[in-house]
Amino acid sequence: MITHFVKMHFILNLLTQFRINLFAYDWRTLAMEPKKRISEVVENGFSVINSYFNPTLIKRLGKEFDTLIAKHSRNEKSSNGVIRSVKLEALKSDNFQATFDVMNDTNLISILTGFYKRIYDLDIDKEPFDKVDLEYNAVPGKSVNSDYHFDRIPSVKCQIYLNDVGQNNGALSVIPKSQSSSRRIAMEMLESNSNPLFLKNFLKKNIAPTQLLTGVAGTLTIFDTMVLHKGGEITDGFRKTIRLVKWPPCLDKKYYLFQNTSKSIKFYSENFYHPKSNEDKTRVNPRFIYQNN
Ligand SMILES: O=C(O)CCC(=O)C(=O)O
Ligand SMILES: [Fe+2]
Repeated sequence: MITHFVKMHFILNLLTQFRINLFAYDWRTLAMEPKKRISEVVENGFSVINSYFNPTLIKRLGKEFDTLIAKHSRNEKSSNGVIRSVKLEALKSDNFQATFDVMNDTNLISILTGFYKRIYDLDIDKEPFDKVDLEYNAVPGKSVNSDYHFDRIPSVKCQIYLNDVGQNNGALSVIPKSQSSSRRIAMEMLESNSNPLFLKNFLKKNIAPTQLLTGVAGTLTIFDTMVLHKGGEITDGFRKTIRLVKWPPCLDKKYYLFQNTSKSIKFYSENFYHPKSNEDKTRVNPRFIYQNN
């Protein structure tokens, strides 16, 4: 007993002497291993962090998610569920604190800045995410995303499952390391039409290997949207997903430059993720304009 006490005393003394405060240490950052995550996103196109968000936060996020979806489900219903995009200011003014906090998560933001720096030598501001997409999928027999594709407007997305998601309720799948081929091919297409909204971005014939990203509630997937990806089919149950989006500050040719590309991959075009495409296909948000330089 006495020896235990002496040992404890000795350790506490050491900690005070060297000013090591265990409570002040950011254990979440340690568990996140930002450098490793950046390397995974650069090399594989994605990184999965199981249970990054704790159950208490997921519960709060779930409540806000339900409110936001219910509030807007009437006008934004699509055949496979409900998608709602929300900007940061709206979350703040309406007091959606948990969703707001997640958009300001400093670990995630430092991974994004690290990614843009490492891959494009771009210094992006340490700002919160540009927007959050909330997606509720609950229609059996419907795919949450029909085929493998890259996004026409490239970004890095941080996707959080709010419920346990497996093969039967729409888990995301990816084709690891496909991001360099997609970039090369997109770059070639942009030579003939520089408007990214006309890119053929859906894969005609599936290529292997694919990887299914199942996960329990709170699991985070960070992905470069130039990696080929798709949501799965809902055969049973539902899926609640939050996707935080960070666009590159400016879209230029540099964004598509990559080595080691197979030219045999063919793409087709489909109307997914075109901002404003329903109103006017030729209209592009100036933020996304591809610069021909
Ligand atoms: O629904 C999914 O899991 C995929 C969504 C998607 O393609 C995207 O967010 O870019
Ligand atoms: Fe996508």
